[in-house]
Amino acid sequence: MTLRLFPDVPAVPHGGDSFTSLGNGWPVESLAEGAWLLRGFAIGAAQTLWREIERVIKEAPLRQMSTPGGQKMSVRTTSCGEVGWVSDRKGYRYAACDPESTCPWPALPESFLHLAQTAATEAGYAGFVPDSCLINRYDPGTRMSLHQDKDERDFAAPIVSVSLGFDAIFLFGGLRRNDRPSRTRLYHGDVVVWGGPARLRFHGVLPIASSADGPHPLIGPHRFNLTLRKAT
Ligand code: MD3
Ligand code: FE
Repeated sequence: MTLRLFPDVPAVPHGGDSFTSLGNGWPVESLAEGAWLLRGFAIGAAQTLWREIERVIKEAPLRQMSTPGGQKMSVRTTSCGEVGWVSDRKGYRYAACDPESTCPWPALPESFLHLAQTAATEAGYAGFVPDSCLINRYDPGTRMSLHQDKDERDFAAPIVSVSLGFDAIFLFGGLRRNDRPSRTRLYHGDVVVWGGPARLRFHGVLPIASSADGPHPLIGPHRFNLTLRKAT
């Protein structure tokens, strides 16, 4: 619980002191206009989220998708929800069926939905209703190159991302590919809400380092990232 000394001071988007509290709950850190970091917001839910991740990946196994350019992604992915993000030689899109196995995709677990909605509300995006969750598994050495998320229908909705397991250096660029990205380390339990003017910014993840402390006690020798989206 955070004590708000100045409840009448409005939340300021970026610039100056970056810690604020939009509701009367979790302290949020502004990464940029529209992008809010909630450090450790998912720690309390992590065991439940992990149990659900294990269930989803049993039903819809993680796989390395190919990009339209023909390269295999180093990250392993799967989805749950009404639609799932897929990539192949024909392009990127959301699909109601998993091309590899199940149709429909596994349902979006209640714990994913609850976490996404409470985080979005803390960040000032009340009413967020995600219909898809992409699950990314990073093993040491894997990365995600700079890209924009623009396969969704409605850019007014934010994206909520949850980091679990090994930490990562996240690259946050601008609206042009050549804008120099800033770097932010994301830890187990961190949640970021990306909305408004941040929604279409380029972003990526540097190659994951293997941990000197051994595997993560809950997640093992990986980083998992959940991205909850309103895709349709
Ligand atoms: C910034 N995943 O799956 S999540 C992706 O850590 C993706 O697995 C990364 O980028 C990961 O597309 C980053 C953080 C994220 C997600 C969506 C964003 C950052 C974003 C959309 C706009 C700006
Ligand atoms: Fe992305």
